[in-house]
Parts: sequence; structure tokens; C-alpha cells
Amino acid sequence: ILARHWWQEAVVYQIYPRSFQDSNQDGIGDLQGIIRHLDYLKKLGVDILWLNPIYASPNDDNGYDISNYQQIMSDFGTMADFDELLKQAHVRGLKIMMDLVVNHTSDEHHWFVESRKSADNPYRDYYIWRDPVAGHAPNDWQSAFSGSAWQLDRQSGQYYLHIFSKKQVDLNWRNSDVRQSIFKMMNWWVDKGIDGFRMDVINLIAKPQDFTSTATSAISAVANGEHVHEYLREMNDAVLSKADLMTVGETPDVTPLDGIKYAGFDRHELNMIFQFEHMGVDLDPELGRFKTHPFKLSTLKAIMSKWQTQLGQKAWNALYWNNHDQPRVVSRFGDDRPAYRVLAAKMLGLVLHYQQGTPYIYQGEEIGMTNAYNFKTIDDYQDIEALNGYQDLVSTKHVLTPEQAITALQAQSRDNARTPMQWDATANAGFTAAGITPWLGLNDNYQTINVAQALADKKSIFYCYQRMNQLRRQYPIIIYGDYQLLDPEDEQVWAYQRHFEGQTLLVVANFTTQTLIRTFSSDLAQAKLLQSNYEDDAKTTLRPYEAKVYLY
Ligand code: ISL
Ligand code: CA
Repeated sequence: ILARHWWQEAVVYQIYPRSFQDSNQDGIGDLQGIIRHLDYLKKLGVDILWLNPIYASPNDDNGYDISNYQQIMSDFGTMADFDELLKQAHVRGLKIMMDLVVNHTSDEHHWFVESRKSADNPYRDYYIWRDPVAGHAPNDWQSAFSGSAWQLDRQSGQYYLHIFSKKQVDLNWRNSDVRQSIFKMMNWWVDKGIDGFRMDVINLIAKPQDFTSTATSAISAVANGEHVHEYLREMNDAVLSKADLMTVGETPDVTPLDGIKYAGFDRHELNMIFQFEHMGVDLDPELGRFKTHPFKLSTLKAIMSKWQTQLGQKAWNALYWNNHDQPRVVSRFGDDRPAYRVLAAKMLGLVLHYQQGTPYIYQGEEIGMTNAYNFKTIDDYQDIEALNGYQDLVSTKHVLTPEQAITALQAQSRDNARTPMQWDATANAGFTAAGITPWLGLNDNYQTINVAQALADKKSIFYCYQRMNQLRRQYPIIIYGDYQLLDPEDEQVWAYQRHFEGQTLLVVANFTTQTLIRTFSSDLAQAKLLQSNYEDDAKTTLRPYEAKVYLY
């Protein structure tokens, strides 16, 4: 029997502070706004709040470009507000997990301000500088936000590396001073009493020595580089092992074998990782989010089941459908039409949370918020990925028409996740006061989809999520049971079993609008129906988007 850890039993709720609750009528969510809703989150029954970056930042990428790791972004409040939030969370038994963005800093961070002053500045080697090659950038790497991953600095004639925007400059982790500075900063937060770190693109930190790789995507070129595990063990020794923290690494481009290296129970690196394979099922190999494809349920099942079984007893999964970089899952893998939205959102929640791993709920997921179809022109979008991609593919390269690009953005843009939280049916959805313009447009369905409505309706998605969180505390099989996929070829139904100490949990979910017949086990006569998204049990019949969880 493996050691049991609190972070395996916990449920995480992700807050995008900019879009959660504005408390001072400037149209931007803030820390006091979060404090206002702690009781709501407690009622939902989550254990840990992960906050997207709240540090000082010029906001080229909404806080993922940090100019001071030990200051609070003025839009969000002050350090006193943060201390109060931490205290108020802890009083309620809620933990706080901070976003740690240490693959890159803002170009306005003082390390980079120094670094770019001259080639012999003491901070020069904090970043990755290279001479031009034949008058051009050192290689063809493309940044994640369009264009070259190299930016020429005219003053010194050298290029610096930026995997994301040119205001997000990649740190040089080969330099031990960089590592020590980061660990010191992390310890400062740990000493404040925070409970964990979500580590942004942590598998990209180890860059090659020379840049001759022929890959074009900078992310895939640097992912899982040589020395990455040494750096993480060093971090573990210097920071993570010193307190009872929870850690999750964001890791694009990983296989389950990589996952076991980052998050293996015996590896002394991270507790778990966010893998991305299931987030790629509907994307285009060339155009990514800018062109979407239908996908087969069997593919989605195969990917997620592979992660379930291959991590198995060796490492721990992070379970997620949504975050601030992904479209809304009910629109993406479910069905957001009024007749089906509630059923489909509950079904997706049940299918995910009964797998093995720590579940993450992204703000608004618990009320079934949808993609923003009311965003109709590029002017409605704010996200740097959307704006740069549109510029590149529509205006410069003419690969897409404006209509095609907007269709893709409506389906996949990160702004789908970032529209303000829908608290009630009043003007501005209760996110900010009436008459104020929110920093990003609201989804125009807030009069029907909002927290007040959900709390007033005992059959809402909110109460389904609340029940899942309660059952998780009562039944160890939900946390520790192993996972077995049934009927992998079935394109309509996702069914799996969990096994633990002689018990079996059976999860069955109909991903279609049709009524289907399926039989899974003769033992069901004695089985207990633990949870479902319909009022009664129609036994072998599966109604549209019906999901059932049996225990026997
Ligand atoms: O969303 C993506 C592109 O479609 C991903 O490639 C994303 O950029 C990648 O997962 C890294 O994400 C993280 O780091 C980025 C930041 O923009 C994201 O918000 C963050 O989650 C750079 O810091
Ligand atoms: Ca505000």
C-alpha cells in the first residue's frame, strides 16, 4: 500500500483573479473580491485554491510576465490584501496554491533591465543571449505566440530567447545564481505560509547549450531538456522538502514515461503534473487552436485511460478539463445547447472526478459556463495568443479568412475561459458594478447561467459538484482505486471501473443525445447508485448524456 498524501485526497479550485470578482469598481477582479467568495468555495467543498499569477506585471500575458515576484499586482490589491486572503482562507480550512512562473520573467524585471544593459553586466547570464548566425536569429524556433522565439537587442547586437512573447524572456537555468535567486524567492513565499505551487511550463526550464535543433516549435524543442530533473531535485532540496507543500507542474509535450520522472512517488521532484495530450484531440497539427476538428470519443478515452493506467501505482495524475488556457469543456466535449447543457456538464464532471487523481475545477465550471459565442470580431478578444495569431494567420499570411479565424477562436480561444465570473443576473453579472466596463466582455448568457441561479436550484451543476466532493471524502475507492477502461471501441459511451479492497466502482456515461442500451455487470442488482445526473435509474437504458456511478 502506498503512502497516502493529503494532496491526493484534495480537490483544487482554480481562480483567475482578473475575472473572479471586482471589489472596487475598476472592472478588474482583485484579492478582496476573492475574499468575498471564500464561503461560496467552502460550500462547494473544495480544499485548495490555485490563484493564477497575482504578482507585479506589465500584463503582456495577464500576469505570466512577472516584473517583481515579491510584489502584488496593483490591479489586484496590496500585500496586506494577500495576507488577509491567506488568513481568511486558512481560517476556513482552505489552502492557497500560488502560480510559480520561473521559466521566464518580464522584460521589465530588474534582472532583465540589468541584463540588457551590456554584455558584461553581472546579470547578463541570467538570460539566454546569442550572437546572430549569418545575420539572422540563431535558429528557426517559433514562439508560442507567433513569430520568432528570438528577439534582436539592437544595443548589443545579440538575440535573446523568448519561448512566449518578446516581453517574456527565458531565464538561464544553467546559471546557478539564477537557481539560487529563484529558490530564495520561493522560500520567502513558503515562509509566508502558502501551501503549494503550480509551476508554469516547468518542463521547459532546461535549455540546450547550443541551438542547432531543427524543430520549429520552441516549446517542443526545449521540452524535457537535459538537466531538468537535476534542477527540480535541487529545488526540492532547497525549498519543497522543507514544508508540507503541494506541487503540480505544468508540462506540455510529455508522455506518461516523462510524467513518472517528474511526479513519481519516489522521485523527490513534483507531486503531479498537468499533461496536455487530451487537450490536443480536436486541434489541427499545423494551425493548432486556429483550426478545430471533430474527434472520436475512443481517442479521448484512449489518451486519458493511458495516463490512468501508465501512471498507475508509480505517480499521481492531475485531472482537468478546463483552465485559463482552454475553452469551456461543456462547449468543447459536451453540449451547450439549452436542452442538454446541465446534463452534459454534470456528465463531464462525473466522468473526470471518478478517475484516479487530484481533480481541478476551473472557476465557472461548477455552474456550466460556456464558450463566448457573442465575441464576433477580433476586437472582442484580449488574449495575446488570439491577437498575435490572428495578425499572423489572417492579416500577414492570409492562411485564414477573418470568418474562419473567428469561428476557431469562438471554439478554442483562451478568452472563452476568461470572461468574467457570472455571479447573478444583474447588470455585469455581479462581477462588477452596473455601468462599469469589465476588462473583458461578459458572456451574454449570464442571465440564465449564474451562481445565484445555481444555488437556488437543488438540481444544478453546482450541487452535483458539491456531492462529488462530499463522496470523495467518504469513499477511499474514489481516490485510491485502480482504473480499468471498459469497451475502448465504443464511440458513444465511456465506461470504466475502479477497484479497491474488494469493492468496484462502475462509471458509465452516454456522450450522445441518443437513448442507448448497455449492460456492464451482472452484479448491478445489488449495486448502490452512488451518483448520477438523472432523477431515477433506468437500469440498462442510458438516456441523453446520462452518467451513473455504481458501487458494489
Ligand atoms: O495555451 C497554450 C497555447 O495554445 C499553451 O501552449 C500554453 O501557452 C502553454 O500551456 C503554457 O501555458 C502557461 O504559460 C504561458 C501562459 O500564457 C499560460 O497562460 C500559462 O498557463 C506563458 O507563461
Ligand atoms: Ca478591482
